[in-house]
Amino acid sequence: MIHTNIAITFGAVYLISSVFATWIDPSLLDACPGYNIANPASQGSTFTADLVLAGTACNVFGSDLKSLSLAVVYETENRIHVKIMDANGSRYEVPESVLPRPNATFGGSISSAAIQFNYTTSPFSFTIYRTSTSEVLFTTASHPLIFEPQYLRVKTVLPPNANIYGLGEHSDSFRLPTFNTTRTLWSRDAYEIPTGTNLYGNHPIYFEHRTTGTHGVFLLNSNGMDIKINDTESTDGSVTLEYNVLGGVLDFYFLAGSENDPLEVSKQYAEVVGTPAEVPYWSFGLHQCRFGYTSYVDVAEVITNYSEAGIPLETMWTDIDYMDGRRIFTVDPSYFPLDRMREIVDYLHTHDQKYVLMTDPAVAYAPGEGYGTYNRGSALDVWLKMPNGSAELALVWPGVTNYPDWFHPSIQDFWTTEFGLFYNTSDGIDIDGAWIDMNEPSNFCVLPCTDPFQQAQEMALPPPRTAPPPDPDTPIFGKSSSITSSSLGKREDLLNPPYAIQDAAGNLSALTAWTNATHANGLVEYDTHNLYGTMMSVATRAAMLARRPGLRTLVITRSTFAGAGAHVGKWLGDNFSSWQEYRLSIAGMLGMAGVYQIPMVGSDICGYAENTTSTLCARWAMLGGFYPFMRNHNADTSISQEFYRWPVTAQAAKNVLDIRYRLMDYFYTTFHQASLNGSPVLQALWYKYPNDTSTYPIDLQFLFGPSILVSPVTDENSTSVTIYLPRDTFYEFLTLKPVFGTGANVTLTNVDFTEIPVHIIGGSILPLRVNGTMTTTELRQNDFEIVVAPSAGGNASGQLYVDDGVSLEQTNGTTALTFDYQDGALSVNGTFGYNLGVNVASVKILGVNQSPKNVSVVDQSGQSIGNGTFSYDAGSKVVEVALGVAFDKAFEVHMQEA
Ligand code: MIG
Repeated sequence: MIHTNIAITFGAVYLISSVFATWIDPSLLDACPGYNIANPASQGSTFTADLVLAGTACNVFGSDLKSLSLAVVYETENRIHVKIMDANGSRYEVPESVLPRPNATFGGSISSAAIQFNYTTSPFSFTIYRTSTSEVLFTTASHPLIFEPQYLRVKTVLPPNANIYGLGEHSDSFRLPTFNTTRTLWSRDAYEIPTGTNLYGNHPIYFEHRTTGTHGVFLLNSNGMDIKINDTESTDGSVTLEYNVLGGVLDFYFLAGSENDPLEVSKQYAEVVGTPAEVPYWSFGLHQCRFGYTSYVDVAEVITNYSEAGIPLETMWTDIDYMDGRRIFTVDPSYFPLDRMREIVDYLHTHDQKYVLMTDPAVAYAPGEGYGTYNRGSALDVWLKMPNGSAELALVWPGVTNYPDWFHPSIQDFWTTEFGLFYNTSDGIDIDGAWIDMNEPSNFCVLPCTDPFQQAQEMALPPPRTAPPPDPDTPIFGKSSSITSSSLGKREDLLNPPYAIQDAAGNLSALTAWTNATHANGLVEYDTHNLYGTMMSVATRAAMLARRPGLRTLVITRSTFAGAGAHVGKWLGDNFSSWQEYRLSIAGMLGMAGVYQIPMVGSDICGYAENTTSTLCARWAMLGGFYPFMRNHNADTSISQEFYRWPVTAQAAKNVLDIRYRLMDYFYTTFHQASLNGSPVLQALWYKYPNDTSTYPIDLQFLFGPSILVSPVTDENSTSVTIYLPRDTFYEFLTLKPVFGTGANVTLTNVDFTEIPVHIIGGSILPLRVNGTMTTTELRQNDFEIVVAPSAGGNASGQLYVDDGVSLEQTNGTTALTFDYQDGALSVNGTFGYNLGVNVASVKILGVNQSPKNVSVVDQSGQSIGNGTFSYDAGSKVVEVALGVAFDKAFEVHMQEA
């Protein structure tokens, strides 16, 4: 039934599969009996009941469970937890160790909650509605609940053209289509990131936005699932959203969101899965990477070339190329010898730059070969096991491998030890961040995978080097210096459950770990597969923090599950160097940063697979300047694409890096805010203009932080772009001139290949650094200028948060300021606990129609400070007040308009 072919060419895995997922006649499912309520009981904010099968079992994909238990808890004013389980035994649930559950804190009466749970008794159905408007947000009324051992079905009905965002990871539009859409959640090494398929990570959360409010629905379940969205089942165009889940329990969190502020649902989701981990300040600098740097000389040259081109390079990366036979925690002694690698790291650190290396999960199966990592792991017996107790044998880059079992009680010790040895700060490679890949987990072994050793030979893994090694003394930086394949056990339900999700890899176990593989605590991959990448993420972060106690780190992973952002960041995987993927990167990023609470996100800039062009790379450098995680990365067989390769690309990169670096403290402040309360660091336009229906589908423009609108050119060879400007006041970032949006499309022309349209949204105050610099360390020694961009009503506000940028705990104090502007007066207030050590060079007030009569600047005691000189530019309508005072105290600027 499933045909899968795999071919490996120079490291690129091409998967061709035709998959026949289970098709079910909806009427067959709707004919199932559902359940009746028995023994309902309410106590305070909790409601419990038994659910008893209401008729003859339909047994579509197994036997219907006869009795279920229902528990409903109003956990906060804005959150209802609905859990449906087997009444007669425990079933798999996402372990608390992987996703700790939020506390229930609700003390009020149920009627005061923002959303309500309502139910019918026979058959049982439930509805979640918004208290203030009585609108139904979620209802199972028209479709019976189905609960079988390996098939759970819940189906709700939503309004026509429902605006649904989330249910990733996907590479589709940010607003999901409501026709014939299936979102499959099952981690997959998804080379090409094809649209309409399951990708690396899984986030069973959606936000639904209406003119009357935004709410969220989170199904906390890690089993494979298809979520089907369609609008053909009713005559009025209503949309159905149906969960088809392979196991676990029904564990729903309903989030009320808010009637008028979409940011609320984002914060409420963060209360469930955790707020994002703070990252070091330096991680917002530019990162350069590629697969296929052939030796340490190559790596050193790229670092040199960036500095010679005058393009700020903050962090250099190296892919699996550095490894010896592609074994993790080793270096190739001829191509990437340890002493030369250490020289590179020293050079980078001396120049205030950073270094990151890749670590894959799979460990080469190498008994008797003196491979320390394998030996230590085997001694601790930390490998994922087959049902017969032998370690699973997979096939990854180094050949036959074992997978670490992240549930093993010794796994953190193992991983921390390996990181401590290889990435030792004194005699190893002192990396500043970690990059983790292949953690779906990925497997090259093609089913039935009866002989991975044979397949390793056929695929030539590990691949041989194709170029001779460099001279080990090449000057850099301008100076010298007996198991066979395990028995597979009986093919049973864990391998081929009756309902087949639409996994684009084919069978559930295809190109990953076997679903019947077993963890040390008895859990099986069938249930926990989707958690593998997140668990590796948590272990990696802990290992990194153990190496350098007290210091923040950057960990970038490929596979994620709900909650991963509390620990790590994520890149969007193997895209193509194409305009289509350039465009789709925005939606992908909005999913991670705007919905899933994984804000440290970005796509491979200039594209990973295939060859980029100078202009695509130039445009992408500028779009990437507004990715939270800005990294140029490339596949091994693609042409080189560092930004200095073409003049137009180099200039584009310089231009955008200047803007990005000037905005860095503003963005760092936004990130800090997110770490406190989950407010998203990137927003779709509708988050800001929730009543403007024209904004709902837009995913080619986005907000970088709360105040910056980015509207890139989106077509090849084009120097124009049609953008949507809501009815509001904007200011062009570079000229500071006001632009008045009318709630209509506007075509911008003559947008040079080195320019990207960026607007400040009226009502904002931005603390900008006066200049971009070559490193973020240098940036922090630059003065600030404060830009006041008033709304049509003449008001504006903003914030600034500064700390040391690297410590987990801020013992040297923090500076947290608020800026407010109204009636021509700016006030700057807050705490100055962290010594900024720089001046406020000037204050700029935008959109002023005439030169003011007079401007005064005073400190808190009313003493005038600065020299009080100001200038007015009638062309741009900007008043610039020269200040040049230390940025260490509160002050006010008063402008007397003419
Ligand atoms: O099988 O490490 O997505 O970024 O360059 C491919 C080599 C393995 C996949 C990652 C990509 C990385 C590549 N890796």
